[in-house]
Amino acid sequence: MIELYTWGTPNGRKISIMLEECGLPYRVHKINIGAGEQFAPEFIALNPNSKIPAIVDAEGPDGKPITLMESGAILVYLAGKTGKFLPQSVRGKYQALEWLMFQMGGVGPMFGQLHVFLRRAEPVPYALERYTNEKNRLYGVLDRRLGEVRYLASEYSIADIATYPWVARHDFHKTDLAAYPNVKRWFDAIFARPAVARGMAVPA
Ligand SMILES: N[C@@H](CCC(=O)N[C@@H](CS)C(=O)NCC(=O)O)C(=O)O
Repeated sequence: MIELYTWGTPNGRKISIMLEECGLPYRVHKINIGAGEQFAPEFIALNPNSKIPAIVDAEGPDGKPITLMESGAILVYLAGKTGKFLPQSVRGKYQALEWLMFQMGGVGPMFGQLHVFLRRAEPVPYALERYTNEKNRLYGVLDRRLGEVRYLASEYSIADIATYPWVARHDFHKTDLAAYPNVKRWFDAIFARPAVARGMAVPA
């Protein structure tokens, strides 16, 4: 049984989608980040960075428990554990890792900052302009890539699983997917996966 510490945000949902896709049994522990539960000492013992998601796998490497933070590292771990959603070919594997890092270093942090500034009652025009431009630029990169390949690493992988929950917030960050037809085609294909629907509904 894997213990998943999460909340209803894109970084948390990457992991519930992956667990559902892999068919791994897991138990959900809600960490209410709005109420500051990520700063509780019991949670800091799991993630010294005070952010969701984190997991504890009682059956980790060598049959011993492992605790992990950082959604990208957790996805790589679960792919290694199950042999799923990380291409077997060397080229495919590095393409998946490349687009996973693009999500971790670009899409996640930039969309995340835009969400912060969109939520503010008092607008900060410079920040809104900066992160909107960066969000649009990143959508352009995704759209060009997905015009060449069906999924970010050619086959459905942890790179798509990491990116999907952020694109699923497209209404909130004021993006019409019709402007990015390749992203829209990719988004609709992933939306239709039953495991993705289940993972996006976590935590209940
Ligand atoms: N790089 C981290 C980012 C995690 C992250 O930013 N989590 C947010 C929710 S999506 C969080 O816990 N925020 C609480 C806080 O910043 O206090 C990851 O991918 O796991």
